Amino acid sequence: MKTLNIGIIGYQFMGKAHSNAWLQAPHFFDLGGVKPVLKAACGRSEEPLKAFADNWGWEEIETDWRKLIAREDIDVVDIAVPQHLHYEIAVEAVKAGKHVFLEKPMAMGLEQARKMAEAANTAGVVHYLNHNYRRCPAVRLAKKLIDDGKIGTIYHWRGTYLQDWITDPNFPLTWHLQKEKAGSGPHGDLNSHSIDLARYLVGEIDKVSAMTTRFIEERPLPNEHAATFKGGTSGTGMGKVTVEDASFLTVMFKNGALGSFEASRFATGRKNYNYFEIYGSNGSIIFNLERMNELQFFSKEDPIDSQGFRTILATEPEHDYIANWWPPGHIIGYEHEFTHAVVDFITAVKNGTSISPNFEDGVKEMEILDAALQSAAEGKTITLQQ
Ligand code: SOE
Repeated sequence: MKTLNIGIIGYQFMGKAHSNAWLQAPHFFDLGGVKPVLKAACGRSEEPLKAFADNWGWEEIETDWRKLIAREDIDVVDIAVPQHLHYEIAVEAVKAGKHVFLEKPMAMGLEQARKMAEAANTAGVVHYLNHNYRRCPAVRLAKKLIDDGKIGTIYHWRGTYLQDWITDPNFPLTWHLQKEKAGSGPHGDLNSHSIDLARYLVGEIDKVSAMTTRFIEERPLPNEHAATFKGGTSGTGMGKVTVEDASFLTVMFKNGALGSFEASRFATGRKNYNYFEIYGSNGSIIFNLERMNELQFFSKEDPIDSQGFRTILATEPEHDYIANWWPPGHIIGYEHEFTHAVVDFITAVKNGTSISPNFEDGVKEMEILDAALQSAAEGKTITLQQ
């Protein structure tokens, strides 16, 4: 049994989701003789970090990410911290010869992303950008239907990623709402997922036009417990919101399809509504993460008197990853996608192959995200260079 020692940096929401995935993977999937070891967890505050490490079984803790990366006994660096820290940590990690499992969005902008990809390719390590939704079985079914020509030529992509966790003006000014920490608001946080799915399912994007807006200009300063989806004010005053609250894009794909993307944290009633529609010459597909085991499929190959959007429950052993979990209909959840990502990452490390999406995908994604913000600022359509 070959061990793969993991060092994780970050112990909040994504640290939890990733820890669970590293633990579950060997229980449910054959990893070809490789065993991931939760070697060390890294974070700034020792007390909550120690509690996190004890809860999830991380063997040791580090409070300096540079020390973690310098350790000879760490093979993989799992980066689960906010995106303003991604560039420095990822470049140092790949330079130290570590494989990197990086949370989205990749970086604070295109220039950082390009340097990260160059450093990772030079180092010859496995580099993965965790857009977990690509590893949802129903999304993999969508990819199969498209690749098998079941919906024909694609005319439209319509993606919406809607949440509502900051509609309350009293939700505090967490890092997600500060440009210097987040880079952007739901645009980078949520459109990044939709753009990755659109690139995976439809193809590359050629032109982008965007508008953004902000609904609430100032918020109460946070206390130490405030986090993603989790409020908590310090009572020490107000701070300015410096990112957008909503972002709408229209894009022209290189293959001629026309697309739209909507990202907002003010869509009251939508909790994690990562939703897309794909319309083709021979059929259509609709996916909704809030019903993530299902895929809506319309086919013109069906007899005309029984054509209609049918709901496919993607929980058969023939659907990607499902055979390793439960019998048909015993559905899976959000966290299973992270386990699928860990399984495929470990396979890539074991076989010396690449995994998608990786840092190269991240560069393309950051170019689109940056071009959209440029379009919104300048009020014009931007043609992408790549
Ligand atoms: C918050 O918007 C968030 O946690 C995102 O950062 C994740 O990428 C998304 O999958 C769920 O919502």
